[in-house]
Amino acid sequence: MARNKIALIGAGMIGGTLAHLAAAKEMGDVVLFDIAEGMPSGKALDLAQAAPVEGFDAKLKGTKDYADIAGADVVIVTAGVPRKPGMSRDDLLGINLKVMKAVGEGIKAHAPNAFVICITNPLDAMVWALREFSGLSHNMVVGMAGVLDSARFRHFLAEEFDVSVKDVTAFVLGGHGDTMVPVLEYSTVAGIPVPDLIKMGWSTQEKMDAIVARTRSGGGEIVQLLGNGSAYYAPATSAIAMAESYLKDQKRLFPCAAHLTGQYGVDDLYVGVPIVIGAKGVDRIVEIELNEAAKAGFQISVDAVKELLVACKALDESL
Ligand code: TXD
Repeated sequence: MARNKIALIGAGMIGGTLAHLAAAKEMGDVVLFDIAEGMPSGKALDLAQAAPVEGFDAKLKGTKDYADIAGADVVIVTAGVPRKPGMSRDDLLGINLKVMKAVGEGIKAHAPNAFVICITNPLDAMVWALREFSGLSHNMVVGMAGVLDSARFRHFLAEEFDVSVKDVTAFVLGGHGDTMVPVLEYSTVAGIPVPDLIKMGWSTQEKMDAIVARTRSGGGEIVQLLGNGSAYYAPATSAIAMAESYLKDQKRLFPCAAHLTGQYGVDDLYVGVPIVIGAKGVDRIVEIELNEAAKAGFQISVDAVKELLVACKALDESL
């Protein structure tokens, strides 16, 4: 059986990390696509030279030609520009919307059967626009944000509780940004919900509130520290977990930006909700019971995404 083919549209900081992870995990052959001259081929060659040491078999190719993504099983999109200190994710909308148009047309022409994971910010609007431009079915186009945001949340919780990250699960819903909604009731250490852990004296509500706030601004904290660019190790690792669930039909349950058709009272919008990812792409949307506070937070998130889409439609009359 031929190897899977993973196309990375955007071979920058996240794209290069995606390529390294996908190749080292032998998920398939990897195509790095970028408009930058030479860089994708340089990264492909450099990674290929890591293979004998690490011991993985994967073909890697850099390209500027969309024809080279033909037949990709998975396409992961990071093309665009990242934030600089002081910028919000929404500030990227004008530039990155144009990029999504070019990428969507490339996917439509050369990889219409791929499972597409969008990472480019502002994520909730870019994944919606990418789906519109590509014309793929909604269950085959998702956005990566919730896995990253919940990973950040899980890291902070594991640090606070002094337990293995392996036993910490966390739930974040809603948009990727300050409006995200971490759900404490569904976050656990080995199945013990966080509110119970607080009652058991493992932490305090104040410390949990501070961790929620730090999770919400987790991206900005790294942008500030790096000085140029944004996070890329955890974003890439998160998207790879989603791609693996698709390629191996693992049916994992992840918080992702997915197309809603009435779930959570939302119609024809991409927003972060729990979904199951399997060989069909979005195998199903998981509707969890939200308490009043989570419902209110989720609605704020939905409204913020809707505003971004209004801005997108104003910028591109084809949307
Ligand atoms: O959780 C999330 N979804 C976010 C997403 C987490 C972190 C970063 N987030 C966003 O991902 C970030 O705000 C950016 O919008 C993307 C990519 O971030 P990255 O750090 O990888 O940016 P780079 O290193 O600048 O890489 C972007 C590449 C770069 O090599 C450009 O030459 C290329 O995109 N690019 C293009 N490729 C193809 N086609 C077009 N038109 C194009 N324009 C730029």
